[in-house]
Amino acid sequence: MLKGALITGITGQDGAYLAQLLLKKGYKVYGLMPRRSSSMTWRLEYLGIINKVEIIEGDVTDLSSLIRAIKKATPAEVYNLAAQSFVGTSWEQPVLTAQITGLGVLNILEAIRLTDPSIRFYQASTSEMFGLIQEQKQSEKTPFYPRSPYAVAKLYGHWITVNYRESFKIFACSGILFNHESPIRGIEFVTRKVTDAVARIKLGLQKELRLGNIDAKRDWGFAGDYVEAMWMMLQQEAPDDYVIATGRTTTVREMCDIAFKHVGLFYEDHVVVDPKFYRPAEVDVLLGTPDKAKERLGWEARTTLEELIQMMVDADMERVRAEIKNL
Ligand code: NDP
Ligand code: GDR
Repeated sequence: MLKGALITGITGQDGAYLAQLLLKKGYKVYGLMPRRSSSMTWRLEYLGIINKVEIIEGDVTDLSSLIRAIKKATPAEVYNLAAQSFVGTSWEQPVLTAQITGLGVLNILEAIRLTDPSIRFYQASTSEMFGLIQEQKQSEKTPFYPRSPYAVAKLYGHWITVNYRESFKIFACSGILFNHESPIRGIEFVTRKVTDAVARIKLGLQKELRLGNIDAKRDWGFAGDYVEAMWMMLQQEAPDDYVIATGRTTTVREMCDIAFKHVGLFYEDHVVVDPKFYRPAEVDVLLGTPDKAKERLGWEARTTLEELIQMMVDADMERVRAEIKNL
């Protein structure tokens, strides 16, 4: 019988890449999908795996649906990637963010505890938990200081994962992943907002790009590389928490420079800073130390920021060209 995996958030960026990876590894892949997501399968279609995964209706805020999903899939591994994951929205919908991104984790852990505590569990934690920086480079030992309702909810998810590992011996791992992007990144996140705008400006559909704090620094990697680390964590002898990052930090401004230059443009001619996109509290700089992941998992980021941004611009150029053709 094939090894089964259940992925919550399968319609998101990471869910789609992880499903693709697990299929390649011979898993039977189940994806939890809220009813309202039915129009959101474009990423699974983009990767050509829509017919290879089995979708189970359910929502991480609904414990009974999770129990039903686990009973149906009988997975060996559960990956919790579901979240209200956009930091900006978490100030507009803080309660919903807490329910999905925070309490949703508890619901899944409870579902595992009540059905089959031998299931291995991955929690999608985040570098946003470091927030207001306490140390220049952030490792598993750096103290947390969350700066948004999203990050506060994720911190709950992180600690409840640690707690269920310690309380009930559940094989539960928390991956503290720094920003990772791809051609199927949501359009609201800054890299994709930039690469989509670059394509539209280059092809004459748009003139300017309005951004918020372009001096913010992020440690950006490629989502395709990062989902491998998720899987690796669950294959170890013992559960643990790992920072997953590239070890290089870059400003939004420099990232724009890479993206515009790739099509022969200059960001200075098109980017307009608009305070509308400033956040009530900002995370100014993130820079991860992935040493433990390298040492214990043998994981390392393979894609450079230049390769990543160029890949995203190329994909958006192709998309916008197709849009123009269909006009
Ligand atoms: P996305 O926003 O692309 O995907 C989130 C997924 O969660 C979507 O499939 C979404 O469905 C689903 N979802 C939302 N609400 C619910 C719910 N109530 N029940 C079930 N599913 C739900 O995020 P990413 O793929 O980028 O990230 C994956 C995870 O990793 C998230 O938890 C994110 O917070 C975390 N993370 C991401 C990082 C990154 O840089 N990408 C870095 C660190 C952590 P729908 O589309 O229908 O809303
Ligand atoms: P982030 O990603 O908040 O780090 O969370 P995002 O791409 O939204 O922002 C990165 C930085 O860019 C600045 N910025 C802008 N951001 C957006 N979205 N739009 C703009 O116009 C803009 N201008 C400047 C932001 O202020 C910020 O400093 C992502 C999500 O995937 C989380 O779910 C995940 O946990 C973290 O990465 C790690």
